[in-house]
Formats: sequence, C-alpha cells, structure tokens
Amino acid sequence: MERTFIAIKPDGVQRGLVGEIIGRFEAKGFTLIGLKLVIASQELAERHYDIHKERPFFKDLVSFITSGPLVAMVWEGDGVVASARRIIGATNPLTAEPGTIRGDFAVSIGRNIIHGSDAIETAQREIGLWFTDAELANWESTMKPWLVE
Ligand code: YYY
Ligand code: MG
Repeated sequence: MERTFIAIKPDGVQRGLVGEIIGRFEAKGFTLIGLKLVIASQELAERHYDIHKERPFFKDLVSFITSGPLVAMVWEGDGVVASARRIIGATNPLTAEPGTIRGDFAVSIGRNIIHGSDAIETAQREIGLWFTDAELANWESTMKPWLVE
C-alpha cells in the first residue's frame, strides 16, 4: 500500500495548527501509520533536504526546520503521495489555492507550515530517514469498506 511522509513544520506546531492539519488527512480518508513530535537534528534536517543543498535558501531552511518541534507522520492510502501534495498546495503559500493547507494558513514560502513527499520513491526514502520500522503501525481501519469500494 502506498505511503507518504508528511511533516508539520515548527511554524505549524507553534501556530497551533496540528489538530487542524491532521484532521484534514483523517477526514479525507487516509490512514495514519506513524506519528511523532521531534526536534530534528542538524544532520537529519540536512539529509532530509539534501536535494536542496546547493540552493541559496538551504541554510535558512535547515535552521528553520530544526528550530523547534515538528510533527512527523506517515499516511497510507491509494494515491496518497500525489493527493497529499494537492491537499498541501503549492510551495509558495501566496499562490497556493484556497482550500489547500498552505493556501488557507500561510503567507510566506519560508514559513509554509507543512512538508509532503513529492514522489513514491522520495516518500520511501523520507519514511526511512524519519521512522524505524518499529515506529510504524501496520493496521487497517474498520471504516475501510465505507471508504474504498
Ligand atoms: O516540496 P515543497 O516543500 O513544496 O518545495 P521544495 O521546492 O521541495 O522546497 C523545500 C522547501 O524549501 C519549501 O517548502 C520551502 C523552502 N523554500 C524556500 O524557502 N525558498 C524557495 N525559493 C524554495 C523553497
Ligand atoms: Mg519538496
């Protein structure tokens, strides 16, 4: 079953948006497989954003992402990687559509409150970075027959 890595960034935690954001993925019908509050180390943050290491914003991004607790999560469901990206909205919150998380709750690209994996392979890599197998719960919701035909 397809899984994605989602993180509510330190700004989302500080702003009290954890419940609202988790609620959107729950209400959609995806299944929560892993969840923890973590203050990321410099090393973990750098590995997570490794693809951006040559970009001018990399240093600020790593210092922001390590600046306080974030909520790391794994969500499961058919098509969850691409669907979660649509729920999250565009990288720049000012152009993110209303109704998306970034469109509804953020104004600045450097404070865009949430991360979501951009592809299935990226999701596998990020889940492995943030979670051990023992931290992931393999379970099936009793609502499944009411969500999936
Ligand atoms: O995947 P997503 O988070 O939507 O955007 P990325 O292009 O992967 O960039 C990761 C992260 O970096 C973005 O969420 C905010 C930050 N960032 C930035 O601060 N300034 C930019 N010009 C581009 C990205
Ligand atoms: Mg990205």
